[in-house]
Amino acid sequence: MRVDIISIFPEYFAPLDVSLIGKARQRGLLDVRLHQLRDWTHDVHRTVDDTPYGGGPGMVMKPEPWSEAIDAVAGSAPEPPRLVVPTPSGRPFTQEVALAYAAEPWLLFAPARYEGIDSRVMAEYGDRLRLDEVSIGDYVLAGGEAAVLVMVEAVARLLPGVLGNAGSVTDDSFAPGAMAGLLEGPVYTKPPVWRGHEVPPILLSGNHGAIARWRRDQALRRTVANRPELAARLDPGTLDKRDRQV
Ligand code: 6GU
Repeated sequence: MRVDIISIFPEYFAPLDVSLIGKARQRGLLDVRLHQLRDWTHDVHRTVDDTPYGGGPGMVMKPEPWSEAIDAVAGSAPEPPRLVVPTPSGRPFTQEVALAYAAEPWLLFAPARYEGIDSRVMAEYGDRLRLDEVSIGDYVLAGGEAAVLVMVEAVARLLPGVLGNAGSVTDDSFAPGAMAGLLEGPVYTKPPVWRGHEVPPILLSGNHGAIARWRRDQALRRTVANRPELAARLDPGTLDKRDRQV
């Protein structure tokens, strides 16, 4: 997969050299290209922002550098990238969206600073580049860069060959499948007793049916405790009698 990121802080993306994503890049599974938005300005100050029409606080990112940058990066490619603009007013970025992005050959992220990008840029590219305005949660960041790091990591780990163990994707909280709609429960490793805390004995029993049942109970309890709104949305048809007792 190819990922282009246009930003006034390309250095913000240094973490993409590290760990899982760094390795995926070295192995050629992920091709990340960073671009400095100011390279598409033409004044000595390399200006990318201006005051908002209609007044109000803050600054708005000018349309011209963005359009020149997007045209230069997306070019006249026969299969253009999907354009992702992070904004707190976008639609929620969920695991479902991450899965959809992981199926794309090419993503172009356009993270903004200040109060956002002049809306005419989104009007210009909306249809041509399948624009998506997305938010990573109900809080406000100082800019879209951190949101891009979050999205690239969520997408990259879904690409074929990036994770060593394919099961770790299917067992995730929010993954479709047997545990769909449930948060992941607690996990344990050796030693069996640590500072007086025991690993739940059932996990040492070798009884795989009982372990699966216990894990599902734990997942249900955690979902009810931490995300009651998710628990309320569980399909009653998929709950068995023992689920209901939890
Ligand atoms: Cl995508 N951008 C910014 N600036 N703030 C956010 C966000 C995005 N998602 C949640 N808050």
